[in-house]
Amino acid sequence: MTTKLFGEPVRRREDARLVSGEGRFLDDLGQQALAAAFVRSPHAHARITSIDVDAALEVAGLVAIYTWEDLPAGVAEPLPLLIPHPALTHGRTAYPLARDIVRHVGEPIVMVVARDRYLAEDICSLIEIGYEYFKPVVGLEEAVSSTHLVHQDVPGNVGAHLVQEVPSAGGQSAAEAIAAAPHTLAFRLDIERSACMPLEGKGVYARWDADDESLRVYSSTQTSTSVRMAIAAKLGLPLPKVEVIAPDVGGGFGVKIVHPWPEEVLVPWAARLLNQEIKWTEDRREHFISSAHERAQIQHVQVGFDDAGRVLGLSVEILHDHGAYTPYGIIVPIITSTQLLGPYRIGAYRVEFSSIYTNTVQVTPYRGAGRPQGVFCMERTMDKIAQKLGLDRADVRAANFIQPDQFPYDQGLIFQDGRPLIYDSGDYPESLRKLKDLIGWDEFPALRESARAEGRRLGIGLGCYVEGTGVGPYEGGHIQITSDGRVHVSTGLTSQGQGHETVFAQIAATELGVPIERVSVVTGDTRRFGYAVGTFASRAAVMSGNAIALACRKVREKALRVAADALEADPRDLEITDGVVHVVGSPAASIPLATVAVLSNPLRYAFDEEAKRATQFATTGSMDRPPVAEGEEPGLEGKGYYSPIRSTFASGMHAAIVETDPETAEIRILRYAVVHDCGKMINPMLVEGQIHGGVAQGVGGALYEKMVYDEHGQLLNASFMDFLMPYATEIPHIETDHLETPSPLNPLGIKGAGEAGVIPVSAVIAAAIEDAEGFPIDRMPISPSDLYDLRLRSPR
Ligand code: MCN
Repeated sequence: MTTKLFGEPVRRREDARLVSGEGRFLDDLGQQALAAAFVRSPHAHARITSIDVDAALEVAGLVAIYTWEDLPAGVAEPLPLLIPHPALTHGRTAYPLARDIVRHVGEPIVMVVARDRYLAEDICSLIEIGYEYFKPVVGLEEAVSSTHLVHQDVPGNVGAHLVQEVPSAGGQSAAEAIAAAPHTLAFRLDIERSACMPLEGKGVYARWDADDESLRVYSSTQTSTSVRMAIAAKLGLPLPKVEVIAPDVGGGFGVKIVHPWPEEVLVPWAARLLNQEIKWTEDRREHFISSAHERAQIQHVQVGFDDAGRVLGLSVEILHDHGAYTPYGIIVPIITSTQLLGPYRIGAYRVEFSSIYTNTVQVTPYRGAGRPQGVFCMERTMDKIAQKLGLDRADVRAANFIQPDQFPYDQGLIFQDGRPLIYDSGDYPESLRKLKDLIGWDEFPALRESARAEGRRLGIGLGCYVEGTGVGPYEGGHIQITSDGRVHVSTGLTSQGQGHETVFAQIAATELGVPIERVSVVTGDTRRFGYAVGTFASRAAVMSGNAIALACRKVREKALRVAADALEADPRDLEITDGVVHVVGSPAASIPLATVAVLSNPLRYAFDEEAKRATQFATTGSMDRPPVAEGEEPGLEGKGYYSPIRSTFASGMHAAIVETDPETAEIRILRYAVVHDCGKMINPMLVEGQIHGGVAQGVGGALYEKMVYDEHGQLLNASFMDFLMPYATEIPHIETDHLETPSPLNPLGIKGAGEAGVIPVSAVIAAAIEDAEGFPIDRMPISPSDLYDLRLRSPR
């Protein structure tokens, strides 16, 4: 292996295509297709009393109108609940088209298929729906105390309730440890609702092939294989008769893992029924009101600690707003409650959450998936402990860290995959040391003082996190080397902009010893690779990365076997460099991989010149055997699967320096520093890109983004005019340093990196604002007007 690209900052191969308009996104496809549009509920909670489509039926260009009544049995059922959990006693999912009750504004009720989207939307506006209104339940605390129910059969609007308790080493419960602790604190934290907001919304385009009785579906999805299984099951088609392809996908950030979306079932179903091509592309308003949101928690925290700031007992009660449905089960509050402990070893822990239904958009994982809330809780706790004891905030964290010699470290909790939460590796003290150096932690007090002398308010904050990444159950990769010497890599999971075409090519080039230019990568196309789980939970690098490496190793072994035969050498004496197999120490005895590929295919003779040449090569003594030796398969190709026993834990620490305007309460981030550990990095440049993107999203969550519902369940800021997101101008330069503690759990030693950037940002910025202002910041996001109000209530 001399073509070592693993670990190199190789430039993203997909970017030329994506930035020059050559990308093929969902809406670029099917220009000739019929368009689907949906009538969605304008009310947050109502019974549908009538649907009048008479006026709509008159319109020329209408193809079909469907309500729930029109759907066949399989399609009409509620959408699947993807991750059941024993604590989710009242899991509920929506019907693809509302059956009788709507439970949030935006729920689809009628599907219209028409000649084009303009017409389809016009037709939607002609459909009259009668409603019997119910009082909606909006807001977490209101939902808990309300007599109004989102689902009539779910008492108290409580979908799930879960307690996990880890006693101290001495057997004390969290309550006992807190009661016995020298110092205690109790406080409340509020975390608002936000959402993924990918540049490209969802979309699906389906074609029925009547001759072949098969369906081809393109979806802007993070999980093409699962969408395929869902469509096949719903439509009663054999799996091989459905193919799902994720074309270029313009971001997902979690919202595109929910599967199937109603539209992903309805559009293929109608395409088959009508024997027509049909496409639906989500518009931004639909994305706001009928996809998914996240964050949205209220936390009540009690903590007991000693004089050094060591946490002896921690008790957290979480109210989690689940919106109207639970398609992804209770994965988000489970992640919050289990990963809240971060890099810390604490005495006793009790966490309890209730997952509450409200008449709002459903809550499903958004980048970070419950962790930003958990980190906000833990890091606010650390800061408050330091403040109460008059200690340095970094020192309090250091006093609580799990030490490098304590791995594997079992937190005593059950993780979201149902397995024990065990950290595999890390070096938290070293990360903190690097972070303090990077941001200038120890020098900051002097800086603050000199700024204060000029009438400026500066503050510094830091935050730490761990992240379980690379969750199973499995992922696979297929490698094929063709007779032109090209390497074709395919894996079933999809890409939404993470750079998989680049990193998977780096892995294959390194493992096979071929130039990267000869490697091509296909993701998210079930025609090429049918068994996969999907891209979420920062799992692609760990899962498909290792699967591809294992597939390459198989293919390499075969290549060496075939080449050894041709060269009359021992495979152990061979290596592959720049796409050529040669005997170590005698480069003249060599054979190109292209030729090895030809020799591996018994049908080679007829088709190409390379095959003819290779045949000559092979006639030395090998023609007396069967063309395919026993135990061999034709072709130079192979599959590999990687299935880990548990997740691997990435970690990191961020720090920020902010300035708050004494008059206007404007908040500016002056510096932002990140120390990140995702084990072995395949491509440090991509990892940094992921961190930058994540921090930008985190800044959104810390300072700008919140979904504002009124008491009627109307989302008041359902457009980019009103929902604030940071522009590039609001994102500071991000300074990054890395630590690589390899994961012992997988062959490549890697951990995930895709969500890390976003996770601690709210905690860090809250800490920095608090430091600048001198009063607690216990909510996220915090806007200048929030800060202004807090100043009025908390005089310095
Ligand atoms: N990487 C690496 N070395 C590592 C770990 C990762 O070089 N040790 C590289 C990977 O190879 C990949 C990228 O970093 O190119 C992210 O890898 P990984 O952590 O495996 O995350 P996934 O590829 O599984 O992506 C999912 C993750 C999640 S959960 C969300 S949400 C998210 C994110 O990625 N959504 C994104 N980043 C996104 N980036 C873009 N552009 N768009 C999204 O929708």
